[in-house]
Amino acid sequence: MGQGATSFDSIRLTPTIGAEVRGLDLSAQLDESTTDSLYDALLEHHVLVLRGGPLPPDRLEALGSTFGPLAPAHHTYPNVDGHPSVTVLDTGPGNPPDNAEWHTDLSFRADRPFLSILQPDIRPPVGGDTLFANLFAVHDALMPGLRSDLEGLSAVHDMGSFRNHTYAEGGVELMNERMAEVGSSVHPMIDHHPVTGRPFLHVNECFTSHVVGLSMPEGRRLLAYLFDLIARPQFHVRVRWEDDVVVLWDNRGTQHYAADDYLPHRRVMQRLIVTSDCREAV
Ligand SMILES: O=C(O)CCC(=O)C(=O)O
Repeated sequence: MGQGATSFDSIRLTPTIGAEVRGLDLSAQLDESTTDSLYDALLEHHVLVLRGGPLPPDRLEALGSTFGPLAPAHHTYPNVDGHPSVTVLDTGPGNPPDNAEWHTDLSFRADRPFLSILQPDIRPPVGGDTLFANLFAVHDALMPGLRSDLEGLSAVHDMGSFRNHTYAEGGVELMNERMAEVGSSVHPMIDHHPVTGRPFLHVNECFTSHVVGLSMPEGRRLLAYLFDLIARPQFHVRVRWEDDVVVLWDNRGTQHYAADDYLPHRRVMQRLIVTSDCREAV
């Protein structure tokens, strides 16, 4: 805890990932040493469950801005009026959920985002939990021989199942247009956290489509094995949403999965992405 910081406790939610932050007042602007402490807790636990929400959009933006620059409006999802960086994820019978797939936000970009903040706006009576996986722990659990093979490999990340939206909206023309616009990127399959240096497995079933240098069938088999490993519950924390819960996660070394078990109810979430880490170079 930094000098002058508001004190809070971080209570582990599992041995591997996630902590609940207790004693933090989110109704006021957090001072710098408190956000430094929150940042340290984030690096340690990867996912932080805060209480004191829901935050109005300007407070959400103010909280995000203490960690770095905010992402502009999303290419597919709508945003809160007047707040382009507050993305609305609105799902229900007319717009079925599309994020019940393990993914790291926007991993198809060369500079994948640092941090995401999520809070509920409308909750189903039950269900709609979000699960997070610790990819550092998955890396450490790899068989040593496989780990050393993966150290020399890279994989292609592209729009993945975002194709579904664009195809439904404008057929193959719009899909190809967006694919060209958004592009794809190649990331090492074993990547390193830019601050802690810790290695993590960097593939996800939503956006990772191809292993560079392998045939499609070979690459698919390898990826299927890795996706299966990532899906094991010992690497996860499961967040049950309540009205006052606000979650922060570090995208560098985690993935998440939004359980799509709440239809015919509606679920509306607000999400903010912080593109880069203003403390990274410090
Ligand atoms: O709605 C959720 O629980 C998760 C949202 C999500 O998948 C995302 O922000 O990429």
